[in-house]
Amino acid sequence: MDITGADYARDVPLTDHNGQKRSLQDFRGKVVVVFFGYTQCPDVCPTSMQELAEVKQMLGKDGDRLQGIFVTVDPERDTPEVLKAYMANFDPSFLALSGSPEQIAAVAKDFKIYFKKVDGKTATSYTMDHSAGSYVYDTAGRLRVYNRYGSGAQALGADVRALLQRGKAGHLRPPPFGPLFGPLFGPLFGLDLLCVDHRAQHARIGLDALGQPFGRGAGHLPALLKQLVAHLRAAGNGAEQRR
Ligand SMILES: [Cu+2]
Repeated sequence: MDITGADYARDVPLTDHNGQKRSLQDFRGKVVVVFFGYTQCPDVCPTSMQELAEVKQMLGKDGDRLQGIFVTVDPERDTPEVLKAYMANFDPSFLALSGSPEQIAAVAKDFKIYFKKVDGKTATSYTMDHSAGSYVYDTAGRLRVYNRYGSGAQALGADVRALLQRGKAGHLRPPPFGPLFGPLFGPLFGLDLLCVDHRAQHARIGLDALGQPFGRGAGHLPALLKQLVAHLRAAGNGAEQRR
């Protein structure tokens, strides 16, 4: 959905799997899709990266103007070698970014990405809960689209194509709730948390990692916000239900 003008998810000051420090500035002239995950993720991450690879193929020769970026939330196990091999599974041009746990936490916070380690049977068999949407930037490096997990390659591909054609706003998927609430609450409702709360079997919507509602103006409209969250919960948010 179109989130043009959102004032978060500003940059990814991390290091790629080749050891190069990265910034969104590096990819001017390309449409950039940023996704957070971890290589041992059983389904959501591979599905998302596969979709992104499909989008690149769909674009034909314009595919060279799409930069896929994977930010690991599991730097402990996702070494540069592991990340490089993982990207090669999907598209060797995609870049995986990592950093210190503190750096990754800071970037995730700016992206309103939630992640949390979930202990497994052994010290190394843990899983990571994490938000599963992706962010799309236009060729000038501006944040334009939030792509909800499960939207499919066609929908994402259409937005990427629109952005490559200089991204007239009307051509992007509109946020829910129309022109009045859309710009205010679009980002809020886009940021459903997936891959999250496996045990609780629900995805929280429009709440940040600390459980606070977010979205511009949200603090001034708590009642309306609550109502809208309830509405979305009742309507189902397309979130993956696990186990
Ligand atoms: Cu995942």
